[in-house]
Amino acid sequence: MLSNKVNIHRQKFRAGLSYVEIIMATMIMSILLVAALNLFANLGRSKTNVMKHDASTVASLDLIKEIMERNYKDPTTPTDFGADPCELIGGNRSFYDDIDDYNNLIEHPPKYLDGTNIPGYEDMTRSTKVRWVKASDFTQTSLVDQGYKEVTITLKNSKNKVVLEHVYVLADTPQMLSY
Ligand SMILES: [Ca+2]
Ligand SMILES: [Ca+2]
Repeated sequence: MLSNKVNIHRQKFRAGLSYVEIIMATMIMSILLVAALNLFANLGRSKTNVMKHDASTVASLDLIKEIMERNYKDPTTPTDFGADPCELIGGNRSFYDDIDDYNNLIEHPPKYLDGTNIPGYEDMTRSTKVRWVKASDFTQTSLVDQGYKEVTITLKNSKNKVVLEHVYVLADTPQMLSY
């Protein structure tokens, strides 16, 4: 009889949860919840970073497309490097006519050819560097023109962190002749 009472008491005790088990379960739930929140936060950051990277790629490709449409050398001052003073009038790129006119161009935010801001890039900076590179090794700067110019376009975010950097080497190729 006494033995049966003890068994019933044990069964009742095992049917419920102890305080220790409840506390442990609560702790595990809390850890899982924090992990889940961190995961969602990281996913959100990743998505933002991808969007910024995509936008930076567009800003870089648009500018290199424009630069590739310019002459390799300035038609009137072919031995000079950089933009001529008269090409800086207006504070935009509309008078640029050769590749090295874009050297040291810094835009915050990136701008269209006519100098108006490109929407959506308010917190970004687009910088462009141009240099002569050696025909035998494009990674080396050349002090004279050997027929190749390297163009580096860099996009930075509001924290001055590089989001993207594209490097192009453009050759002094003869212009296509049309008849
Ligand atoms: Ca020039
Ligand atoms: Ca020029």
